[in-house]
Amino acid sequence: MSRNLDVGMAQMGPTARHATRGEVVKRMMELLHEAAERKVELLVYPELALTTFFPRWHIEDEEEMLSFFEEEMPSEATQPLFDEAARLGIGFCLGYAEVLTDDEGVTHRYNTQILVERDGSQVARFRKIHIPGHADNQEWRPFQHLERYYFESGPGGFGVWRAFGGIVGMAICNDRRWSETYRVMGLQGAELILIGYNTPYFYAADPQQNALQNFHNHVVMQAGAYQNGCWVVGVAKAGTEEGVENIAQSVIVAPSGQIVCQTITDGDELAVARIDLDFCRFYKENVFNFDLYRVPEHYRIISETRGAILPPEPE
Ligand code: CDV
Repeated sequence: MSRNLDVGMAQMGPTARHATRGEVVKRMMELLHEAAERKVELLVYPELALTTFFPRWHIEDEEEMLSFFEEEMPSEATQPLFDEAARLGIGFCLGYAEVLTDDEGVTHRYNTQILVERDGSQVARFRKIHIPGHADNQEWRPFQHLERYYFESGPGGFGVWRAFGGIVGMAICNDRRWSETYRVMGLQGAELILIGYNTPYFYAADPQQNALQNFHNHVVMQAGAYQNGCWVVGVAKAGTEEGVENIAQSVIVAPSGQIVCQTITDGDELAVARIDLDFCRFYKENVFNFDLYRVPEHYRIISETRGAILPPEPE
């Protein structure tokens, strides 16, 4: 039996700081139309797809800061994309900066990804959990990574949803580096995990990692896919954006851990693969049969100390 799904990666090249939403949505529409020609059913755009990666600047002016956020989705600027995707019967996943005010009048800012079905219905909204970088302006850096200044961690945890004929989960950029991300969704039966990312080559905290950025990008997603018997789709906002060089190499990873599709440029690029959601069973029912082989009673975790249980020091 097969449950085939034609998945497209809508990798995006750089977006300038002052690019309008209209300009960005136009590029996204071009990728959407190309996807329609190639019979794509699910199109995955990157993290913070609608703007430049603004956490590289310390913006104190509230009006300017909020100009990078969306109060509603679809917004006026993105409505044409939602309408056109529904008309073409293409579902999609899209990352953006979200601002909202809750029932108590408290404002929250999240790094968010939305999943939309082929008929235009909104399936889910995921808010990034692992917020990297720092909260204070650190002038010694050539550029900032101020996600912890702009965003709070999503309160909803990692969920999965029935969509596109399977069980679909989402994660955003830094989430992909953490094994828990995949396992929490794997335990809920995830068959397909959709991830957008913005990752500079230059890692100021430890530049010896720069040369390993593409390796680390792939190793985490390949391990996550294999160890949980699911497909993983990772899509970049790539190229040199406002002077910062970002990795590309967007990939679709099979439950075997193998890369079955990869982009070849660092610009706007569509790459497509047919994936079979039933292929997950070869891993979920065999080497990673969780019910049969996992031994949770032996997984001793002290979450309060976030540490391992160490044996006593020798006398
Ligand atoms: N946008 C991100 O979350 N970026 C991070 C940082 C650490 C570069 C990443 O994990 O790729």
